[in-house]
Amino acid sequence: MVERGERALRVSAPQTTSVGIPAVRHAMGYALREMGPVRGARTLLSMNQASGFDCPGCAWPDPVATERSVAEFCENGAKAAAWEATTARVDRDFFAAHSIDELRAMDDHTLEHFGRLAEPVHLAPGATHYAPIAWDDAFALVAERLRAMPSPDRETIGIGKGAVTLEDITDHAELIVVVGQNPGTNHPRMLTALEAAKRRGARIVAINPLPEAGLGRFKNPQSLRGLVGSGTQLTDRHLAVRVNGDLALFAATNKALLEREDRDAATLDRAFIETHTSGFEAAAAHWRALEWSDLERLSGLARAEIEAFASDAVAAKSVVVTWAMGLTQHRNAVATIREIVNFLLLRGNIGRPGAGPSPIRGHSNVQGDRTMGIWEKAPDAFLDRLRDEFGFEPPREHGYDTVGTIRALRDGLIDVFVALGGNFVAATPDTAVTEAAMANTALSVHVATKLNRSHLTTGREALILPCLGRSERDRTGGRDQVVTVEDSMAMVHASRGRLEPGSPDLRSEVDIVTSIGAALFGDDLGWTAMGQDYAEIRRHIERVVPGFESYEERVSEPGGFQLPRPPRDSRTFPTSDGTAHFSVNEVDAVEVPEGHLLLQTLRSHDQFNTTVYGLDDRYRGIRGGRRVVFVNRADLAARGLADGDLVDLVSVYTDGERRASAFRAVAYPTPPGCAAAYFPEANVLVPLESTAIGSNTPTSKSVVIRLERCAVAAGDDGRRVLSASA
Ligand SMILES: Nc1nc2c(c(=O)[nH]1)N[C@H]1C(S)=C(S)[C@@H](COP(=O)(O)OP(=O)(O)OC[C@H]3O[C@@H](n4cnc5c(=O)[nH]c(N)nc54)[C@H](O)[C@@H]3O)O[C@H]1N2
Ligand SMILES: Nc1nc2c(c(=O)[nH]1)N[C@H]1C(S)=C(S)[C@@H](COP(=O)(O)OP(=O)(O)OC[C@H]3O[C@@H](n4cnc5c(=O)[nH]c(N)nc54)[C@H](O)[C@@H]3O)O[C@H]1N2
Ligand SMILES: [Mo]
Repeated sequence: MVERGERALRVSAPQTTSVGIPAVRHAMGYALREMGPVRGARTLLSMNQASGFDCPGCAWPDPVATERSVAEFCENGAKAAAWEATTARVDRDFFAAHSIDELRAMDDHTLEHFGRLAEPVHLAPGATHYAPIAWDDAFALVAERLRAMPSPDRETIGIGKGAVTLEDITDHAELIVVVGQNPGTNHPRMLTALEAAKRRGARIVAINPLPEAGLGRFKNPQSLRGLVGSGTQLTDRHLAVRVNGDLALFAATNKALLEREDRDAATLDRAFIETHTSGFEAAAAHWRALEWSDLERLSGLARAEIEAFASDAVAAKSVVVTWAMGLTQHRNAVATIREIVNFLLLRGNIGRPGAGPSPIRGHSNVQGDRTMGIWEKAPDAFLDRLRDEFGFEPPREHGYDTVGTIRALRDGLIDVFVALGGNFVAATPDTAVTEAAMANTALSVHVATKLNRSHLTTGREALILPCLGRSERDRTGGRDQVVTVEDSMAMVHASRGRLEPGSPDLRSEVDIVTSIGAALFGDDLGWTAMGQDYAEIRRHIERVVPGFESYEERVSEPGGFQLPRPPRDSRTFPTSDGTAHFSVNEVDAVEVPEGHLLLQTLRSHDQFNTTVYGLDDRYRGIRGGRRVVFVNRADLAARGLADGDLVDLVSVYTDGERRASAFRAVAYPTPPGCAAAYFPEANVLVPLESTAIGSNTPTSKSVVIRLERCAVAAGDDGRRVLSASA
């Protein structure tokens, strides 16, 4: 794979300040290059406004309409919008000029840079090039292949909800704990909320193996203070936890709280525990039995640091804990999150203002999925209502999650693979296994905006169906259509694109899905009417999904409406007995054999998931390249390696070894025994079989690796080896 545009890689010290003037300049420069001045300005100014479209980037909630700034977007949201609004096009001439093999040799950065997919194309069995196909022929082809399947159950992917509102963070919480999350890069608008919290005196604790710049000093680009001043120091305490050490850390904190209760009976919220919870005694016995020395070893933190954090918790009347992928992509992720819930329950930090758990889910596209029953394990009550509304019996068998899909592809159990966006083969673990598995399917279909690797790693036959992006005006059925989105805090609101579509031949995702439905089943269920007027779909939703009564009226309110969330609003819990349950979680962490490291894979500042905008990671001091591995200086020295040496990353798992070659070692402040590299480059190292217990999420943040001095001479395997300069 040729890494085009990979200039000599340069490394400098990581930054401690985020989002000042340079960030705004970066965003504007980027938008101008991709879109030109008029399209650029129009795009950025309608983003996240009540009358505009929702940012295609992260799902951070919008402030109430009256408190939005003229430019309610972050540097990275601007990049995401510009990436969609680019003026470059991928059309029939492009595909005639480039074979699949030729395109596959290019990296993802180059592929997406070719521009917007402009018309539907088809890869016939045995063909070397994609060729144009009419929309109706494409729908007919998908319907025919789906109909030919031996059982309708051969298919699909799925991904729960926070109990916190934006005001809980900005106005109420006295302590905000940010765990396993890098908001400076991935949720930049969260920094504004953290700054507001800080200015009224809240404390912020960051739990992260890396000292992320976004959690240091924040210069709000939209305030005078931020423009001319030295910014606001956000984090009061940074706990440099060992990768995968969070379960041990929270268990230790709970133990510390319990020990303080023995000395001072006002430490825990006994009234709350008695009235609203069950299982306290068993959990308390478990914490008492834990040994401090084990907890220190597993968390990588000294008892004094953990006690200091416990003091922060005791000093605060209300605590919010937010987390993202740094917690979920581990084998013991479910246990870790339960232990955080225990931590909140001990002091009654659930079900009142300024308190609660706040999982920050990523993609702006995934929030509403579960609400709408898009889940591989859709509950029976939901399926019953669907049956009553539409008059058909929905399949009750569970579908596949991501990892299950790859295994089924590998085993030849999937005939038709349909992806509504995304870059499946690049985003998923075990790249080599996944790519090979894809060839086992008869037809792969991608509904997408830009060309990516998954479109070139096809089934025996393939379709690319190009769709409108969220920034674009949707005139399906001859009227202005509105879609709705749900953010990380369960607010539902309307989103309207404003830009002229990238090509006249694009269709909306709703149109594409309903057209396939009509081609497959005929029009009994009213597919066509739903496709031509999205309000029709919302009328069905009013009757099927609880919480969506009067959907159409409420969503037209500026700012939208809040879905009901039982624990926050009433302190009744959606469990069998209505109480919140303490849980007992065996404390463990991934065992790393002697000489090995625990690798986490993460995002740079210049990417959105598999979309690589550029090769810099400014905040971490990386420029011009992505094949870097961050390692503690002492770990490098122990291996006879120097900062800047080229190394191979070799992952070791029960089923064998996997290798990613030619990474530049960067000495970095991460705890001993830990390492970090960028996804998707590091995905070849993540074993398909290694997933979280209870959620089956790939363990992309705990990969056991060793470092080997790189044996590849410059230019081998086509990759230009990076040269180091300080
Ligand atoms: N610009 C931009 N914005 C995005 C995205 C993007 O790619 N680019 N992606 C979107 C999506 S889909 C998502 S899911 C989110 C992802 O948002 P994040 O979860 O913030 O993304 P990651 O880069 O994976 O960062 C994980 C963070 O967890 C830390 N971490 C890793 N392992 C551990 C651990 O064991 N314990 C603890 N305590 N911390 C750990 C890492 O050091 C890092 O700071 O961002 C969304 N927003
Ligand atoms: N090692 C490792 N692996 C990871 C992660 C990690 O932290 N480490 N993170 C995981 C996470 S949290 C996530 S969310 C996944 C992300 O995985 P994916 O969602 O599969 O990847 P994306 O890069 O977001 O998908 C980009 C593609 O979506 C298409 N697209 C963009 N906009 C639209 C649109 O409006 N409509 C349609 N139909 N298509 C569109 C474009 O064609 C673009 O090429 O990766 C996961 N994989
Ligand atoms: Mo995500």
